[in-house]
Order: sequence, then structure tokens, then C-alpha cells
Amino acid sequence: MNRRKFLGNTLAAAGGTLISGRGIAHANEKAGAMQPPPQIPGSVPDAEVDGVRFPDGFLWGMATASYQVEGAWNEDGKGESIWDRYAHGVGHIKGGDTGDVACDHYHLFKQDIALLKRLNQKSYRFSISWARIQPSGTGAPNEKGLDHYKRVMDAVLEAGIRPFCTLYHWDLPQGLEDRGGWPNRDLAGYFADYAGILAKELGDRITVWAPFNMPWAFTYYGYGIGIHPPNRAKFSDFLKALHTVSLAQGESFRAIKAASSKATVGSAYSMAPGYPKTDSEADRAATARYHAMNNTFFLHAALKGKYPNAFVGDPPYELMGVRAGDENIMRAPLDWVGFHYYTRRIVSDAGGARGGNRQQYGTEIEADTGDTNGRDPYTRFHAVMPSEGPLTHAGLEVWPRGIYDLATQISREYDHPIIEITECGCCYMDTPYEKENGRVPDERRTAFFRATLAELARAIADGTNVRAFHAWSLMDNFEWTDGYSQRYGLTYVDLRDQKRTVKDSGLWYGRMAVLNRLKG
Ligand code: IFM
Repeated sequence: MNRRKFLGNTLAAAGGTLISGRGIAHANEKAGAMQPPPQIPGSVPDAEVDGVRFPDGFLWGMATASYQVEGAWNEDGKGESIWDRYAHGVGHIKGGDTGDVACDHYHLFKQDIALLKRLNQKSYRFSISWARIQPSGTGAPNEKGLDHYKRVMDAVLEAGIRPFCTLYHWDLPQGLEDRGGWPNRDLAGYFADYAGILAKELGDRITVWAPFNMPWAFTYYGYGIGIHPPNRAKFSDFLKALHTVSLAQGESFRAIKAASSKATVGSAYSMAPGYPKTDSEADRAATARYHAMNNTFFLHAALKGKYPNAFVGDPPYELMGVRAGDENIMRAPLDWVGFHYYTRRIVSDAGGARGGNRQQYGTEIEADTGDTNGRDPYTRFHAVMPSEGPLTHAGLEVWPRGIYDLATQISREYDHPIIEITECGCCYMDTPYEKENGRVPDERRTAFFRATLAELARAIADGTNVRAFHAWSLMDNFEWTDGYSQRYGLTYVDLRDQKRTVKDSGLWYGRMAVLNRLKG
């Protein structure tokens, strides 16, 4: 459906009025300090967004992750994770920051859940720290760790919010890295044991599970190019890690289902739509390989029991450690498909040209090998993050149209699954402003969400079955190697005293969650 027609229909349905760019311009005039953000290229005109409606029962939510918010890094029997080890090393994280305290969510979870409730949220996506449950990654569960998450879940349910549990958001117990980390195939079994413990102990409270956050990213960054812990950079280790994680996804799917009859299992993949640099056949084929490697590698493995065609020539299955019969282990008929949306890529064939592209914007990273192979000798593409749209403070291009393209593409390719947007957000450094009575006037974040959600609504109107959207993040938090130098929260956190201030974008998002339509 084209944008004009879509907006005409949805406004008629909502009985909405068109109010020209109102909320954003007004807030800026009052602040007297900033100009209204300009219209974002690739998005529905701002003046036409008001009134765009979402389906009844749509789940508005927010997300966090254990290491980024919890703190309490060594309390109640928790073991060391690879992020604890890495952050405690010298020179790894900007400003020497660590997640030792983070947002102290471990102790302040009740107040944070009250915030979610105040903002009318219906879904809370969080992750469990494996090292709190099994301090060294295997063996008997740590009761104190389980009790903690039981208390958190009770508070979430009491607030009328659906808990969405990610089992693994990058904080591998160090004990398992000491056994070889994700390239070691044994980790698939250990992960399934952990998943079984969680489903058995928490399955009465949690029904929505996603085994891994961004599996391509943590395997590639941690083992392929070594810019995240465990800081290893060997492409064959990355390939092995890919396969172990894919086996672990299948094994954990079955372990969760076996332990909890109410469980539904999906995913939390990172995805960024790829657009060919030129219309040449080579660039279009490279874009298909990029999509297979970055976006659908694990999804395809789960739903089809085989890997998508991400490679030029023979796939490196031997290097990956693929064995006969593995397709049955990888296969997992996910109940729904979850993915994040932040930005996009322009993709071309490596084409024999010497490349040296290296872009690192927070957790979105592209690195060429520097020779003629593009990213690597197997996929042979070159992916770049463009800057046609405005850049966030993390350097990521704002490209709202991408969520429409991605959601409709995944829907087409995988037989119209139920979709959850598991993360979407932007980094801006706005702080409480004295002249606004201490409010945080973060207009650019509101503009980002308005524009992106208008495109998501258009994808829904065109038949994609999207049932939930999780803003990243409930609050400013530890942004991995960038430490606390990037703020993605809809709530401002003052790290000196842990005071939370809901930003204007958070208040807007909270109002929208009640109205179920875009406004102001
Ligand atoms: O903070 C991260 C999160 O952990 C994973 N997805 C992207 C976010 C912003 O970079």
C-alpha cells in the first residue's frame, strides 16, 4: 500500500485530525534552545502521522538486558561472566566503565517495573544472567539467583505486564569461555540444560522465551573480529560459534517446551535491511548473501533445518563443524519471530576491489578484511552503513522506511509468521534541562519513534502480522564497549544517585501506548 493511501485509510479509521508537526515544534519553541528536527528522509511526512492506528491488543513494550542494567556483579552467588572479566581489564571500555553497578536494577527492579506500569507498558523484555543461575555455566542451579528472578517476575505480573525472557544477552559465564567458548560444540548441550532449568523454575510465570539476543553479532564480534569479549579474532572460530549457537537454539527450544507446557519460543535477532549499491546482478546477489548471513542465518536454520545461502561457492560446513544429522538438531519450529530494527546497510559485491571499510557505531559494526574479499572470503560482500538520513549520537543513520522493508520481507520469505519487534531505538545525549523544570526534552528520539512506528503501521496494514514493539530501552544503561557514553533510554538515569527521570520521549511513548495510535 502506498503511503498516501495508507494514511488516508488509517486516519479515517481513527477519526483522527491532522495537526501539523505539533508536538515536536511546540516543545522546541518552549525550550527556545533547539530547532525542530527536520523531516527525516525515507519517512512518512511528520504532519501526516497523527492518528495512525495500531491493531487492538497490540503489545507496547520496553527492553533491557541483564549486564547492561543489573549491576550486583558478584552478589548472591553470581559467577563471573565474560563481560565482567573484559570490563575489569584495562583499556577495553570507554572511560574505564564497567557493569559492576550499572543502573542497580538488581536492587531497584521494583521501582523500574513501577515505571513500566506508569508508562502503560504491556510487555517487558529482559534477560537473565546465566552466571546468576549457574555460576560457572554448568551444574546445580544457584537458588538465590532463581529467587531473584522469581521476585522480579512476580512484580512484572502484578503490574499487569507480560514478561518476555531472553535467555542469553551476551554475558556468557567465564567458566564456559574457559572451556573454549561458543566455538566448542559442547556449549549447545550446556545451554539446553540452562534453558531447561529456567523453564522448569520460572515457566509458571514466563510463557514468552527467546534463546539468544543477536546471535550473529555476539559470535562475529566476539570470535570473528575480537572487538567484544572474549576478544578472539579468528574467522574459523566465528564459523564454529555460529554452528554451536544454531544447535543450541534448537536444543534449548526443545528443553523449554519439555519443561513448560505453556511456553512459546521465538527469537531476538539483529536485522538491518540490505539495499544493493547498484542494480547489477552481482550487487543484488551480494545483498542476498548479506541478508542470509546477517539477518536470517539462525531463523532459516530453525525453520528450515538448514542454513540459507550466504556463501560464494561451497559452504564452509566442515570448518563450521557441521555433522550428519545436525539439521534435525538445528530445526525448531519457532512460535513467533522476533527481530530488532535500528538502521540499514548498502551492500555490494566485493568484486576483487581492495576494501578497508571499518565502521563501528555502538553495537552496529562493519569491518572488511582489508584484502579483496570484502568482509571475508566466504561471503564476499561489502556492507556499508550510509548517512543519507540524520545520524544519531551513536552515528547510526535514521532510516524509518527500513522497518517497513524488513518486516514485509521477513513476512514474505517465512510464510507470514507472528512477528515481535524485540528492540528499536536511538542514542541521543539529552539531559534534564533546568529551564524545562528538569524535564528531558529529547525531541529527536520522539521523532525517531513517530517516524519508525508510522512505517511499522504501514507494514501491518500491508498484511504483516506484527503483534508487539519493544523500545530500546526502558532506561539509559551500560552500552557495551561505549560504557555509559551512549544513552538509549526513554528514561534518563543519573549514574551518581540512580535517579530516574522519564524523558519527554518516554512520556510520549506512554501516552501512545494507551491511545494505541500515534499522536503529538
Ligand atoms: O544496547 C544494545 C543492546 O544490548 C543490543 N541491541 C542494540 C542496543 C543498542 O546498541
